[in-house]
Amino acid sequence: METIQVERRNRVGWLKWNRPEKLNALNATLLREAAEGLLALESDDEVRVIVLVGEGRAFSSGQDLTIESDADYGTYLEDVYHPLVRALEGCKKPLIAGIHGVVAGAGLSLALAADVRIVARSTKFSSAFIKIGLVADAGGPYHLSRLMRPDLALDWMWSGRTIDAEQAERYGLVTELVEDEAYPTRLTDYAESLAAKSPPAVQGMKALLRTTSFEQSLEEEIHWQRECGKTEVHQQAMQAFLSKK
Ligand code: LHQ
Repeated sequence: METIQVERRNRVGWLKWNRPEKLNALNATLLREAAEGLLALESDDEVRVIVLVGEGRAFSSGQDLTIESDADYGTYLEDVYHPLVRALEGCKKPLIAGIHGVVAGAGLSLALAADVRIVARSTKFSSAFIKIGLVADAGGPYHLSRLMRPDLALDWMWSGRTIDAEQAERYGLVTELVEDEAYPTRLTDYAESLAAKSPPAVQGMKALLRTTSFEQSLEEEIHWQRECGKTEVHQQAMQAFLSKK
């Protein structure tokens, strides 16, 4: 692939935007290749956790602004962004965004689609859209309204402010803030230690936290706990506990 790198290491799949010279600005090729790469990692039984990262000095600067300004953006969103955004939202495996440098516009939207965000301290978060007269898109508003207080989300989106990682943390957008020097190692450790845990327990937690009603949650926990109860890791943990008595 031209604009995406896909790597597999220690049961972790890495999906890396790879246009560092443009700060990983998102063009149609990249967005299509990303959807393809994500689906390949999701269907690979050897991969338990997927990490989204950017090559070079940024996560992503958002939509590539060399797009023709007379393009129909509605059609562009439907054809190019939404397949990726749906694949991210539908992903059953844990999705981690590793964020450093700059995260702007639609790049921010993609990062917000992840389950957790590990963020290097010097990262700048740019809402950007309003500065060029656009609404936030690529699923960003949906995720923002769930992660942030709606009045603060609107205030930020209306202002177009760039905020630092500490402010993003206060807004609820950061799962773990890490010093820059420690960030690459911490990101890898986070992903690999999650990948070492029981897959049905990890995936089940994700599924359960996404249920939309109490009854659905009870239904689903029956399924997941039944599966988890049969796993070797659970059986061994029970035996270890009982053997200490
Ligand atoms: C870029 C970009 C970029 C192309 C840096 N595009 N080349 C919009 C439209 C249509 C439909 C779908 O949805 C959307 C939603 C959106 O995403 S709107 C928001 C789009 N993003 C932005 O407005 C951010 C634009 N970029 C910037 O403001 C700056 O580049 C930031 C603040 C991110 C970084 O600034 P610097 O660290 O000073 O880097 P730089 O500006 O020198 O950028 C490095 C290179 O990357 C440079 O290219 P060059 O050939 O001159 O070295 C930039 O032109 C290129 N680049 N962002 N979005």
